[in-house]
Amino acid sequence: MSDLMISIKSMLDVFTRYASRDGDPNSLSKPELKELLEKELTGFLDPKDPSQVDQVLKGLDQDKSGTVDFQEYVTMVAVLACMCRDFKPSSKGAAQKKC
Ligand SMILES: [Ca+2]
Repeated sequence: MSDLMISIKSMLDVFTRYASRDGDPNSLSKPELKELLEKELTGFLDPKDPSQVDQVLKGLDQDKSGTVDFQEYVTMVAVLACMCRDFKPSSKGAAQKKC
């Protein structure tokens, strides 16, 4: 399997693992989203600011369902990938072009 296919499978597996913990297995509830952020994106949340999960959920929840569906999750992953790319120095030491 190619590196990209492994990455896509991993992205799918992570969503399924956390979305299947309670209720609808096709979306992340707030507690599921919180757990995913805490365990898969260590350091992303500030433990001193419990409102961050609400802010992330509000930002991702495009259809105002109160949960994060797969499309909304993919948007988060894509944004994070762009952020990682932006912070990666180029061979000349300057930040790479933003997406
Ligand atoms: Ca939603």
